[in-house]
Amino acid sequence: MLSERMNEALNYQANRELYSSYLYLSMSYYFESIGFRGFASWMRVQAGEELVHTMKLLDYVAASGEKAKMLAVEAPQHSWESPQQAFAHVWEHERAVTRMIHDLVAVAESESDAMTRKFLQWYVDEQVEEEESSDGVLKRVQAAGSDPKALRAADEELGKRGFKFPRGFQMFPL
Ligand code: OFO
Repeated sequence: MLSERMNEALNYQANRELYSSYLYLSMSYYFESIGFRGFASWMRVQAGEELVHTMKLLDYVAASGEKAKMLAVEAPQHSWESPQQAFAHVWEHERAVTRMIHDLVAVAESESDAMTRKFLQWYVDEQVEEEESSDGVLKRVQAAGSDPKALRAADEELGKRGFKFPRGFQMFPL
């Protein structure tokens, strides 16, 4: 059983994860429209991961016997000035999500909700990886600058990213 405050905070975070998925999907189509299929593919994998982050939170709410609520998701930005600007946006976004996860942990602690606190550790660890990976990718794209050959090489490299479900997560069937 979750407190009302905890339940709302978890549902809200699920909504923010879904927004992240929507934002990265938007970036994926932006990259496809300017001919960077590798960057587009990297963003699509990222969007898929965010959808998993969304469902993992909602699954936890539902398994706690509470209502998993779908809140409205706002439209994300549709275009960026350059690949560098889009990847800088990813990095800033992930830093903001880390702050949200830390706020969520603070709610679990103030509600003395040890189970939710334990559950949220996965997100705390995941954000360390998310920040590291978005920082690495941003630096890689910044290093390519506006040199078309170097950008093509970065595009090809990032396009190799694969998708992995987190251990224990089952997408189908429930
Ligand atoms: Fe859900 O990790 Fe990115 O936002």
